Amino acid sequence: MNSILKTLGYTALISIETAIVPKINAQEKPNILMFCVDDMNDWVGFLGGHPQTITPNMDRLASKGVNFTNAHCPAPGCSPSRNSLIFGIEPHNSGLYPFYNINNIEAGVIDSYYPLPLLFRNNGYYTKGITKVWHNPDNAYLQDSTWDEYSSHGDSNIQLIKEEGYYPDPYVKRLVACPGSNPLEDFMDYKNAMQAVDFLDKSHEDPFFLAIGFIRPHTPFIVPKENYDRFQVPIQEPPIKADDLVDIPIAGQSNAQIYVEIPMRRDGAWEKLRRGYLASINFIDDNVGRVMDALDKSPYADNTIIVLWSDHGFHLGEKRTYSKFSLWNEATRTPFIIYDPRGQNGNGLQCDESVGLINIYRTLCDMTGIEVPEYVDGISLTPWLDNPKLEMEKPAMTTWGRGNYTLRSKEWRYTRYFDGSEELYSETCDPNEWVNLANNERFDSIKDEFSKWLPKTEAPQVSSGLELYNVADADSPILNINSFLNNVSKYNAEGLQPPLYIK
Ligand SMILES: [Ca+2]
Ligand SMILES: [Ca+2]
Repeated sequence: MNSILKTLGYTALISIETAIVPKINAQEKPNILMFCVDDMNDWVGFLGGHPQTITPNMDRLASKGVNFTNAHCPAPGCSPSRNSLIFGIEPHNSGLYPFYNINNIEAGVIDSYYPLPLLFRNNGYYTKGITKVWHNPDNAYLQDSTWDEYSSHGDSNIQLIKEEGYYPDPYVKRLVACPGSNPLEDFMDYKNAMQAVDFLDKSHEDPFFLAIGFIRPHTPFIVPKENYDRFQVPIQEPPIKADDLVDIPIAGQSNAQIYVEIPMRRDGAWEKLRRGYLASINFIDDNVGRVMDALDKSPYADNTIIVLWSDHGFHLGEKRTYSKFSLWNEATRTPFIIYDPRGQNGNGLQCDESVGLINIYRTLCDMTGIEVPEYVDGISLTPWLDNPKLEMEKPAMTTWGRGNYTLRSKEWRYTRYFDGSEELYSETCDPNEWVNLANNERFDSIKDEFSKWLPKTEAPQVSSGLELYNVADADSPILNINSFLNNVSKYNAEGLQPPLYIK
């Protein structure tokens, strides 16, 4: 009898507790801490993209949360990727395909969209933005209404130790990879991290949405000396096939940004640039660690959802390119972690299904009970936070210019360019995407399957506010291809071997 009473009493106690606990939780919405990293590919420990990478802090975050190992950006360029992510709309639905100065877009064109942090602010969140959340950091679009606090930080007079790194002559900013002798306090990403640390040290009554944009590993690779010194030559070269471009249609080849390669090939500087890239990622990892340590010590640790993403990846010589702006794995695949300390069954596991970063908008709304504006694309990933093995039916899509789309499933990549030309790769047999199977009729049924996921309609390109425009697409089919062919000629003039191409 006693044991029955105990059981009954215990059950009663539990039911009272469970009745109370959710109410308290409902009042305390979880905070959001979002790390927005610039140009970081899979050269991080938790994705295994380079054997020499050193990222203990991000690895720790990945091991606590759900590590999405097959995540892909909406577009392989800062501006279109971030516009898509922050507004929650695919480029083919917004018309924001290339780069924009968003301040100069005509009134009315994008006003119906709801920037994610603004939506949170209007739902009772205190919002703090740091540096490059949008493209660019100095972007003033809706800044006052989006952020309760916003600050942007740059480097302070960094003294480069040129002899230890690479400093091309003539000067090309994108090719600089040098340690700086300044104290940490002078480096912008340290400043970005410390802004977040200060924020987390303060007392906040309302739930907060804290977004930190780190600029490295975007070029130039200028980092504190201590980070540079952690990497010693030789730096392992990534797998590169010399004539990789030969089976790729010209629209795709022209995405290989070979013009930047010339000075570094002449100088044999690939290793120094790869070292600079690894050191830049390592510096960001230190800064992620600084913020996570501050969060762990704060009262918010148990109620703050952490999201980490990069706007796209980066090529370090693969497919003959040193840039992003392509529809291959190096550019489309990014680190992506969601950690919910309130407990998700998927915490500590990895999700290998192909997912798009476009889904961040709906996922964060779903996790916080915020109603999603009707126009928003994507799906909520909360089922995958619960069960990362759940099959994902829809492939992740990356858009680069109107008419150019690539679809990634777990096993395949299918790409269709504006002129109808195609690429198809078996990711299981050919993870480096070296052998284009698109012209092999054995795989026609695979292509047909993927074709049904291509956009049925395309918004016209937004014409005001255009900035950088460096893609061959339905709106500018020739310019970038001609520029690619000109650069092939420049290779010949320099006595360097040009990438092969099909006329
Ligand atoms: Ca970027
Ligand atoms: Ca190839």
